[in-house]
Amino acid sequence: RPDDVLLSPDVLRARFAQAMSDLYRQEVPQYGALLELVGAVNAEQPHPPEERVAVERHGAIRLGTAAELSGMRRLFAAFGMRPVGYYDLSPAGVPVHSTAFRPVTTEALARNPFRVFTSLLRLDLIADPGLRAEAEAILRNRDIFAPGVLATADRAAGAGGLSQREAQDFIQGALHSFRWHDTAPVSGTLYRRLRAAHPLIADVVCFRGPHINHLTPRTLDIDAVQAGMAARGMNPKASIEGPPRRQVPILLRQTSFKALEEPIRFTGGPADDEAGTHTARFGEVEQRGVALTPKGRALYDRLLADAQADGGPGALEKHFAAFPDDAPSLLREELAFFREGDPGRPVTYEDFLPVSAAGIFRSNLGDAAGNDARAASPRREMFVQALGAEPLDEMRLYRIEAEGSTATV
Ligand code: OOG
Ligand code: NI
Repeated sequence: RPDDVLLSPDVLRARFAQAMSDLYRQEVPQYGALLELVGAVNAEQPHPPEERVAVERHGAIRLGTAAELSGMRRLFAAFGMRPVGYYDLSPAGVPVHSTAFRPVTTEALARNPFRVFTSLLRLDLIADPGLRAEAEAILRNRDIFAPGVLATADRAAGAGGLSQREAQDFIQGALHSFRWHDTAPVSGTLYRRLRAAHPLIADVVCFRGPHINHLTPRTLDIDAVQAGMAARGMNPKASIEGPPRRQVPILLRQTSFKALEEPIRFTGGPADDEAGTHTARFGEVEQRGVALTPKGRALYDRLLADAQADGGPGALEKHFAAFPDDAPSLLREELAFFREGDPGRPVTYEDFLPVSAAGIFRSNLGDAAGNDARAASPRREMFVQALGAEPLDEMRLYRIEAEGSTATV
């Protein structure tokens, strides 16, 4: 019977990504405008893009508790998405640490590369103990998952898929966690206190769930999209994050349109129904290049730090002149991953960049970004414990891809 045929995690992920895109487009019409712009820019490329580019997206969510993070790990596992990497954003004054849930094999990435940058709020960075306790109490009492959805996710991950009949309900159940809520079950006063500590704290604590805060299509010419956003009055951020424009794109370049100020109502105060606004949701675009080896990444990090310290006009281009910009040099100097063979094909970078991510966060938190966060400090162990698993090492995954190895990941 057709009902018995299992839809694989790859198929579930493709459907989930499409459903998420449809949801977000409906919730944030300007995201639809961005998709049209990116589609037009990609269509003008001299070489037709790989098939996956047309459906390529990432999204992002921000969670409040260890239980929410480990629950998301179980949910994403059903879609063949595993946690890769650890990102500490505290040095940039953003009180979160993060991982990326994504497919991890060449085949799965080719089928559908959807990934979700997932951050956990660092409540330990709230300086005021009373405010921290209030935030913790609120988070303890919320359940961001639809009833039964994690049990189904576990079953799907164990069995290697779900029947056609179950898949639709499961995807709808999964989407529940990512929807926008225009009511906040707190008082306007508490919202403002949390926001003054840091806007991210208010964004995580004051809502019933971790609304998806952006989706990001992939483009083959991010400079054209940046110019197109400005021309269409879409309020892009001032500059593109990541490396400068190059002959051989490396890692990841990103830009976004700024978050929208949206009306919400506070339902947890004495007035019962107080009007307010919240700024969280935006749209982003990314251009992906070749993955760098640890040696290449060290060079990237150093040149980026130098360019930031320099800060003058054209600093990025000036400092990155020291990064070889042709495939033979990148290969010979072991700066980037290429698949074996002649000519070696570049291995696409599938992950994120902490400095860029912090830049994206900052440009979307509004100008009133509070700064009560304590000194920077990675808390990797705390994150791993909350996640309930060790995130995979992205360098190992790139090495496996480059070698065409059949190692299990
Ligand atoms: C995540 C910001 C980082 C990226 O693409 O680097 C990010 C967030 O705003 O929650 O999405
Ligand atoms: Ni993003």
